[in-house]
Amino acid sequence: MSDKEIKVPNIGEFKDVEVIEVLVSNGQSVSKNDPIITIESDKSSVEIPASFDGKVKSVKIKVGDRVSEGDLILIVEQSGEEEKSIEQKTIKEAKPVTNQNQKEKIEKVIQTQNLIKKDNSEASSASPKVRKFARELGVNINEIVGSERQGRIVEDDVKNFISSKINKTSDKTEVQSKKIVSEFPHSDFGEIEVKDMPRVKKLASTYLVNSWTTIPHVTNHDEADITEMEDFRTSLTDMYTGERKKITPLAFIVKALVASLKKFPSFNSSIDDIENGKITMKNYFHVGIAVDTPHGLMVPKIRNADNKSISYISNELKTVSDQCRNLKIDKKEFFGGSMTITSLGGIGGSFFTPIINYPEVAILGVGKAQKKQIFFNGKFETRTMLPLSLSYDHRIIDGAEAARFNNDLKENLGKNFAYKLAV
Ligand code: CAO
Repeated sequence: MSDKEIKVPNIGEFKDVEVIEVLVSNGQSVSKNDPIITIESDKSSVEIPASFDGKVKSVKIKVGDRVSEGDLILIVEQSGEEEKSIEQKTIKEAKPVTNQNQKEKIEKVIQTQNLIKKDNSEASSASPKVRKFARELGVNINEIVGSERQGRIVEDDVKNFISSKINKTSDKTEVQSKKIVSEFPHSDFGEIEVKDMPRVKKLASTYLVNSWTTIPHVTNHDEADITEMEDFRTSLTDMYTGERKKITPLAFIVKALVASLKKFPSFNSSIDDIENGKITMKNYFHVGIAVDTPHGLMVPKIRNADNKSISYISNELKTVSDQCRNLKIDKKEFFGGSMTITSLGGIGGSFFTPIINYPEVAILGVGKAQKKQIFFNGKFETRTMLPLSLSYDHRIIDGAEAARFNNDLKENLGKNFAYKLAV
């Protein structure tokens, strides 16, 4: 029996580096090449292997210590047998640890690991720090192939994994079909029933995910004072029957939106060729309307809304929403829009964060108008306020422009707008 020391070997860039993991403890048997500690520099981390077989007698460093070449890591107790075998091995194998050696070893490990990962027979091995790093970035550590000994995953492997995923984002189908598997199945918690997703929802999900993942969305919230507009709207009667005309606020909002789109053309555009910095400006005003149907959400267009009266738009709203609900609408009607309005005003709620209907660059969310006490003309008055939630593509529209757009829209819905002429 004799005691031997294991010290930090020469490992190139790793000088005065932090010990992030101690992988052995007193009394444990180690074999040559078993990892004993993990050290980390600014750029990467590496495991230090045992240089011979034996039983750990004493661990001389702890997590957080800083080490350099030659620092003592362990004292290992060796039996006569182990000593003999080491002497023989040392004669044959004694070589300085060079970068080339290290590289070869890593390459060998990568090859072995590729096999291990393919048959998926082992859980991934990584330090708590690396696991935390992967978790924070939303990466499933079990998908990563480690480059260290026995497939151990280090921070660089996580970074390389993410880069390879980012490089693949052009392959949309792969990203979208990526299945996130919950750690515990729902059935672990009670009775469940699996149903088919409605076809329209399935189709829409692809577009929604594409929009959500490719467009940097920002939403500005505001309120329009529609007191006068509502007085006017509810006073409208049919000239033949004398009955109240049933026109909802939405038809007025379509008209007001078109007036704002004329003033702010970037809201009526599409970014079709971002690589070459090209924007498509539209000279038409086709307003999309989100329609809630039993089959899922559909977005038909009110074409050339600039040339239509509010009454006409109101009738068309009824026609297209009925066509959607009865699945009697042409597919092409879901394409070629300027900007979309999604109104929850008939249902309830105030502000929300609508998802842009790609390839458009903005969407207007409308909440339920409410009577509120507003400081108006030097005193508090009861006014009818309409909640507006404008989501826009920040690549083309800035926050200030969006705030100005909302101001203009509020004007257009306010008492000075010539909606009376547009009915
Ligand atoms: N504030 C207060 N009341 C409102 C309102 C508003 N912003 N908007 C509509 N209303 C009132 C209408 O005046 C009508 O009242 P009356 O019955 O007294 O006449 C009632 O609410 C119902 O209106 P409506 O919803 O039937 O009609 P609309 O023109 O406002 O909307 C349509 C048409 C197709 C947009 C609507 O039927 C619909 O599908 N809405 C849901 C859209 C949706 O789901 N968006 C969310 C997309 S994000 O997932």
